[in-house]
Amino acid sequence: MVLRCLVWLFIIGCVSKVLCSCGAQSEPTAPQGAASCGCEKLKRAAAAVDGAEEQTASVLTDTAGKYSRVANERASQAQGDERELHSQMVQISGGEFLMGTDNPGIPADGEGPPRLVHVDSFYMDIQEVTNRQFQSFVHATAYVTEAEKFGDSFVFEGILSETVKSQITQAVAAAPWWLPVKGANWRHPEGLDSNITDRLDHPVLHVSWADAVAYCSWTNKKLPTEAEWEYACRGGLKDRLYPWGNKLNPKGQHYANLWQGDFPNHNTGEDGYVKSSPVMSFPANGFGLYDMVGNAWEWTSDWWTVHHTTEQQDNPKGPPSGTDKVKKGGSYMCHKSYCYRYRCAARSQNSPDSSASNLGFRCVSREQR
Ligand SMILES: *[C@@H]1O[C@H](CO)[C@@H](O)[C@H](O)[C@H]1NC(C)=O
Ligand SMILES: [Ca+2]
Ligand SMILES: [Ca+2]
Repeated sequence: MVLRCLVWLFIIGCVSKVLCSCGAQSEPTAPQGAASCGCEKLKRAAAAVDGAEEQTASVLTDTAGKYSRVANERASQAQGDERELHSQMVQISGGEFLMGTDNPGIPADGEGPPRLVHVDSFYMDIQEVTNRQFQSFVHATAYVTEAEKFGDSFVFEGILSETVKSQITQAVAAAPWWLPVKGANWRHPEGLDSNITDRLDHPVLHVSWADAVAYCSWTNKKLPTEAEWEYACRGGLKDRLYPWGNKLNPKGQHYANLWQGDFPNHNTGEDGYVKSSPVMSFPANGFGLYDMVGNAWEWTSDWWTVHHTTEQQDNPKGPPSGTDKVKKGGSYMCHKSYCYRYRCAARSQNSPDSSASNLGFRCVSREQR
């Protein structure tokens, strides 16, 4: 199984190398073997097993149902302060926009072609779901995340303690800075010797796709489609790279928690953070949404494909099935040389059961919650 996994990862590594060299702004100092993107796709070994997808999908449906039932039962006895823990939402007025781009930073990710998409009005959390919010969900439902069940999760090497690093023997071949860390989960973002006591207002991390769906269901919300997410990211601007425009740092200001310095060796933390930041630490976009790019990657409800119709679409939901889910927005690990994915049109993928130290989510709903 381990062998199979490594072979699989090696293949991914080769593909990534091609993908990322497309996105990379030629970086002559790129260290050997570091060509794949730091904030890219991760898979648990199990996800490579044939047929695992359908099984996962049915389990996920059950999970969502169960937790929304719990939510409904609790709704009648909901306490005011429990409600206050839920994110504030803003209404995103529906409309038409050009999804994707004709000038893809990473063409192999399926950023193009641009296509006319209409989305109906919806409400979106103004922030990534925080540790505090996820904790209230776990307190109320006794929910156990997939990383807790598996017993490990992927953590970026650069933020691990020496003690934890010394206990690890395995790494992701294509991206050696990703280490599967025993005991890493949302409560222990860098393994057992870490905690979230001082990070309750940071995005919850190490949540799988099913974990994210379960949380959203509990709040009577759901994950955004990729189209909803991208429409929201653009904040009403047309044909811009970022939620705020085309300049990464207008007037020298940082607008998102990203990586400054050399990836993966040195993060200068010029934007104030080398890891996650408290949500809403950077300016909101035109729709009042924070951290749409940077800080934590965000799960969407869509299955991954790189093939898109050029025909006009109405509330597209992505392919009916797949092996990976789409994530959007990039994270605090993204740097132009390795992971130029902190753009609204950028996208990446993870197997739904994977979790990592830079991946979170936010929820949407049809009605005000
Ligand atoms: C949480 O971690 C901090 C150090 O980051 C430590 O001082 C503190 O004792 C830890 N708290 C718990 C409850 O483990
Ligand atoms: Ca940063
Ligand atoms: Ca984000």
